[in-house]
Amino acid sequence: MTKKSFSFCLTLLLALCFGLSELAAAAEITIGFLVKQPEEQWFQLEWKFADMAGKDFGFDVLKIGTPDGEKVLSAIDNLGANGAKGFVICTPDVNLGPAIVSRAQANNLKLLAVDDRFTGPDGKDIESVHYLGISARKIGQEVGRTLYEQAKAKGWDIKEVGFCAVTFDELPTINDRTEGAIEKAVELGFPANQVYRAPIQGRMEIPTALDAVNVLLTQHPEIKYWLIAGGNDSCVLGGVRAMEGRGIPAANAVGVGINGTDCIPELEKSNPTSFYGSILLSAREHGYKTAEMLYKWIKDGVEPPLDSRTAGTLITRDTFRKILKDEGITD
Ligand code: FCA
Repeated sequence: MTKKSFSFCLTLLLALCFGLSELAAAAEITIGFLVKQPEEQWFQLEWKFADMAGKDFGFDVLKIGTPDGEKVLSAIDNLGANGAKGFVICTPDVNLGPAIVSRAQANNLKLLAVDDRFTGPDGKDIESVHYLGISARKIGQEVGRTLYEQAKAKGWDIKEVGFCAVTFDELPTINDRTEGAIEKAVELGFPANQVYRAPIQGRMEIPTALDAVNVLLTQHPEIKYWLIAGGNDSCVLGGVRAMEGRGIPAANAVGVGINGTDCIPELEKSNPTSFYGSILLSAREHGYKTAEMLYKWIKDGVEPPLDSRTAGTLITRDTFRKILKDEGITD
């Protein structure tokens, strides 16, 4: 063997060994992905995309549904005990933030908050915790604009229209969305004194939203047409169902959701309901990107940005099939 080919073989051997050990090390990393409402399609999709990142980069993702504080804290301890190196979390309650931070530290786990940002004891965002969420106010404004434009397009007399905002103020990202929707509709000319808030009691789900809107409809039987905004698809779907229950014709109401992932069966219905469309958020960014950022932080020490925000796109009955397919949400 010549000197040249010997050194080539040596380089090849080293590269192989290095490559293999890299792979072995990668497979050893496990992260957790904790979500507050695993039954929601949005969170199922975050998990799906986090798994995809795991496959692409070679790490494991433990997917854990954590609907309350107790489950969150025990999941963190379990992750620590099982050798995980970090976790992504959408907390069931933003006020658990400080407890989650200290439990993560005790278990030596890196932490990234997704969707719902932690709130500190002073009621302010905990800005030291890395976070990826949506541009909530801007996305809410898109809802407000779409609703107002729909009322105009339908030729409704604005005096006869009520704006129903299904609210959930304990969660800042949701409050920003509904207030953004109201703000934009009013800015475009919708009368502020025809805006009505229907606060949800309990968790944000279709039945709780339905109850909240039922209360509002009892108080305002005089209103002929309705615009419906809410923090996510479930909130708006609850409003749509409440209106139907009262015998309000589908043509007399317009609802626009947020997420775009929890309204697919609604948009697929052959008879259009008053659910007009939704602002589709990027479940891929929220699932894949967060998992990837956490992994690179653990493996290479690349710290993620403290605050990343994602945008949204309007989907309607006419456009949702293609857009959801392009986004990898549906096949
Ligand atoms: C919150 C909502 C979810 C989704 C997410 C981006 O967590 O509860 O439905 O909208 O923000």
